[in-house]
Amino acid sequence: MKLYTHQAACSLSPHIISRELGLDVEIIRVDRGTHRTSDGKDYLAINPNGYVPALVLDDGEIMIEGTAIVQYLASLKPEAGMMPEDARSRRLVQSLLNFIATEIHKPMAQLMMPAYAPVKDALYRHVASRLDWIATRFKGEYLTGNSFGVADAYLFVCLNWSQWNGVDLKRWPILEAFMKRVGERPEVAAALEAEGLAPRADGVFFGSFHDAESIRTEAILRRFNEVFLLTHDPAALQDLVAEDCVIENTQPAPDGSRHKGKADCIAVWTEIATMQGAHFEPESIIARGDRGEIRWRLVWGADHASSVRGVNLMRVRDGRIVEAQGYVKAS
Ligand SMILES: N[C@@H](CCC(=O)N[C@@H](CS)C(=O)NCC(=O)O)C(=O)O
Repeated sequence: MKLYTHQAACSLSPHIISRELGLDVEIIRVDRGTHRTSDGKDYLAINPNGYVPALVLDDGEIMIEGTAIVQYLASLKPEAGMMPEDARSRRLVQSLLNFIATEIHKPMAQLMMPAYAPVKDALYRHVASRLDWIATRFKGEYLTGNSFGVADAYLFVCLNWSQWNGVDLKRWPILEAFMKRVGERPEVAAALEAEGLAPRADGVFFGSFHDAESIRTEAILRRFNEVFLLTHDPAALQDLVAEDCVIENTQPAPDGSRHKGKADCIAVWTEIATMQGAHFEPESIIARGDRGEIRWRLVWGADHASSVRGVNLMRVRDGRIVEAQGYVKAS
């Protein structure tokens, strides 16, 4: 069988299921722009709708629609329990699959599409209410108990888009814990790796950019972040900050203060790393090429209002930080 996929798209769900089941499924990449496939075909001849996933069976039959594909895959090895066998539990999983497809997958994807920008707020509210509901559905480690199944794989894939569409998964600790748990499953990790996706620093999300420069940049940013999150020891900054580093701080408005040169930058960061009565919580680190972003929350009290989210946009050269621009959510 051949499964047609895009990196990190909903096709990752049948990809995960085929690995969990140990099925002989060849993963074929589809170029989003040209619709050419990595086995040299015109994907529109396979699925004229243009979207993934499509599963081509050994006899040439073409299946589309992710929720149908995962149920078919699970039926090939019922003993693996990816789809429960008793009728009541099957109905529950079918209902969950449809819920994820229509109530989570679609609006989560629309949040990433410029065409939906004018209705973004309404989409956020919609997604949040659906995540509120799904967060109450866990019957153990997974949606239907303590065994991983097709609905879990699909939910995992859709929630992974939160890192790109601005949905703050921190609002649902149960969903974050679920992401980590699923991402640690060996076959899920293998599917992610096969799609070029690696765990982010938080272990909750999985992203691309596996090229050597991005990995190097991410490593520098992680070390930098540890100074603020864990060690609070500014000595580590000596190795991480370039002589010509420039900070553009989060405040004052409109542009933030500018600090030039290694000594000044380290002085600013030392003050932040060693401040009393407040601490940083990590959100994510994403690096691409020589640039990266560090998302964080600064917390100074017990209630949610005593915190603010922010992001640092960073640039790295020769293993050292040369640029840092801070932005925060402000009233
Ligand atoms: N109804 C389809 C929708 C699949 C879908 O939305 N696929 C997205 C990726 S998650 C896609 O390929 N989008 C590209 C396109 O529509 O051209 C299903 O549930 O399988």
